[in-house]
Amino acid sequence: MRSHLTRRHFLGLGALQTAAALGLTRIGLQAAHAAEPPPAAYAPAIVVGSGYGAAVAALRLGQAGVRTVVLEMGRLWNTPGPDGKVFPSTSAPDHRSMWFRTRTEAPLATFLWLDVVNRDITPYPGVLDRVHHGDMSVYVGRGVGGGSLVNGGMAPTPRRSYFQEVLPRVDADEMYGTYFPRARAMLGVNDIDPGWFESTEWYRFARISRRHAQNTGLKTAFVPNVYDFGYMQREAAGTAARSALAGEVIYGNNHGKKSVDKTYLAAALGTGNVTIETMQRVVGVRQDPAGGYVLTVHGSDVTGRVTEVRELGCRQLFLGAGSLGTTEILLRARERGTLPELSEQVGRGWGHNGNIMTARANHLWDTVGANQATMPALGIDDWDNAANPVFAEIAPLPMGIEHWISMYLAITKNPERGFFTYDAATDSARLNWRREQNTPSVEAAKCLFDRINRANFTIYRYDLFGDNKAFADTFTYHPLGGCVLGRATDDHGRAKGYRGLYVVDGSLVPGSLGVNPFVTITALAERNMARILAEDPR
Ligand code: FAE
Repeated sequence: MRSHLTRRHFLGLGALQTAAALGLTRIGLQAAHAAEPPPAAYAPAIVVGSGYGAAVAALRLGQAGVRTVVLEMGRLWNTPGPDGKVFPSTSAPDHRSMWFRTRTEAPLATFLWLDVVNRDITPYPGVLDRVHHGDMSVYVGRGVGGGSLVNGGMAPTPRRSYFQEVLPRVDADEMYGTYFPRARAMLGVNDIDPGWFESTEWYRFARISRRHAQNTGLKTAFVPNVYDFGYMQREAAGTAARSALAGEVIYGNNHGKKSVDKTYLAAALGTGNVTIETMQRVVGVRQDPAGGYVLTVHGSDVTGRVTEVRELGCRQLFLGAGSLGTTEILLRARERGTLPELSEQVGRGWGHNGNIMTARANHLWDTVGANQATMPALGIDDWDNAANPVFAEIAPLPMGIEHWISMYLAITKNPERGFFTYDAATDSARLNWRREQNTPSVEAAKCLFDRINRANFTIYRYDLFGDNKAFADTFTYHPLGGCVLGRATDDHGRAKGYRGLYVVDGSLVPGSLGVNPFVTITALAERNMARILAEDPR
C-alpha cells in the first residue's frame, strides 16, 4: 500500500493525541503546544461536519493556506474509557455506543427471537446514531471522522457504466483517471491477501457463502477495505491487539481501521491552518450583509445540555454534515427565510442505495465458524444481471458461537426517491419515505436469495430483524442525496442561489451508486474542491 503519511500528517496526529489527553474541544496545531485556543468569531472558511466530504474540504483548504474551522457535533474519539479502550465492542455495548440513547439500537433486533442483542445504556454522545424517520431509519456516525468511525470500511469503486448513468454530467475520465485513485490512496484502501483469506478461520463465513453463490452460478468478488488487512493478519497471529477480530465495528474500531481522523483530518490539522471544534452543532445559517455567512452554533456537554450559543462568521461555507445533516441545514435556512434563494431541489432526490439486509440458515455441516472478522471482504456480484442487478456484501455475524447463519447486505437498484420537508414544530427536516418504496429492493434481494436457497436447499432466517421478517427494510447505512449535484447545486457542489456556499458530502449523490459509497463521496469531494479552489475567489 502506498503511504501518504507526511511530517505534517504526523504533526496533525500529534495534535489529536494532545487534544484528547488535555480534554480539549478545540483542536489545532497551536493546541498541541499551549492551552485551548479561544473560540473563533470569524474564520475565512468553515467546514460543517468531519466525515469524508468534510475531511477532504478541510485538507484541501488548509493546503491552500485558507484558515479553516471545522465544526463537528460529536466528540473526539481517542481517549480511553475506564476499560482502557476508546470504543466498546458489538458484544459489550455501553454508553459510548450510541448517540444519547437509553438502549442500544443495533441492526439485528433479536437472535432466535430473543432480545439478547441490545443493552440498556446511559445517555451520552456515543459514536453511532440511528435517526428515525417514520418508515425508514438511518444509521450515521457521530464524532471527529463521522461515518468513517463506525462503518465496515468497504471501499469499492463503482462500475464506471453505472457511475455515468447516475452522474452523467461528471467527467468519468477525470474521476477514474485522477480522483478515484487520489481518494483511494489518501483513504488507505487495501486488498486482502487471497492466500490468507483461503486459509484463515476468520473468513470461513465468507467462503461458505461464496460456495453457495457458486452453486447457484453466481460470481463473487473481493472488496477492498480501509481496514489494514496486514494488521488483521497480525491480530490473527496473536502479535497485535485485536479489533476486527474482537467484534469491533459499528461502535468503532480500536485498531486497524483508517478512519478519516487518521488520514485526511490529521493531514488537515498538520497544515497548521485547520482547527477542529467538537461538540459544536450548527443550527442556523444566514447571509452576512457584509458578505459571507453567519452560523448559529450550539456547543454542548456530554449530558447533551447546550452550554454555549454563539455566532460564527465566514466567507466561504462548506457543508459536510452528511445527507441528513447538510440537507437539514439548507432546508431549514430556505424554509425559515434565512437563505430564501436556495433551490427548490434542496430536500429532494434522497435514496438509500437500495440497502436490504437478509440472512440464510445453513445446513449443520456448513459451519460458518465462531470466529468471524468484522470487516467484510467479499461480495456476490450480480450487478450485470440486467433483469435483477444486485451487489450483496457477505456480512459477518461475529457472536463468538457457531450459529450457521449467512448474512448479507444487498445493494439493489431502486428507482424510488424520498424527499425532506421542514417541520417547524421540531425545527427539523423530516424524511418522507414510505415502506412500499422498498418493494423494488426487497423483490430484487428476494429474487437473488431465493435462487441461492433453491440451489443449496436452504431457507431464510426469520428471527433476526424483528416481526418475523426475512428482509430488513426499515433501515439504511447508505443515506444519499437531498442536495443533488447539478440540481440543488451546480456541477461542482456550489449551492444554487448563493456564492461561497458549498455542499461536499453524500447529499450530492442522487440516491444510488450500486456499491458502498464512501470512496465515491471522497473522490467527488476531491474533484469539486480542486475546481472550487482553482476558480472561486477567497
Ligand atoms: P458523514 O460521514 O455522515 O459525516 C457527517 C458528519 O457531520 C458527522 O460526523 C455528523 O456528526 C456531523 N454533523 C451532522 N450534522 C451536523 C451539524 N448540524 N453540525 C455539526 N456537525 C454535524 O458524511 N460506506 C462504505 O462505503 N463502506 C462501508 O463499509 C460502509 N459501512 C457502513 C456501516 C455503518 C454502520 C454506517 C453507519 C455507514 C456505513 N457506510 C459505509 C456509509 C458511509 O459511512 C457514509 O456513506 C459516509 O460516512 C458518508 O460520508 P459524508 O461525508 O456524507
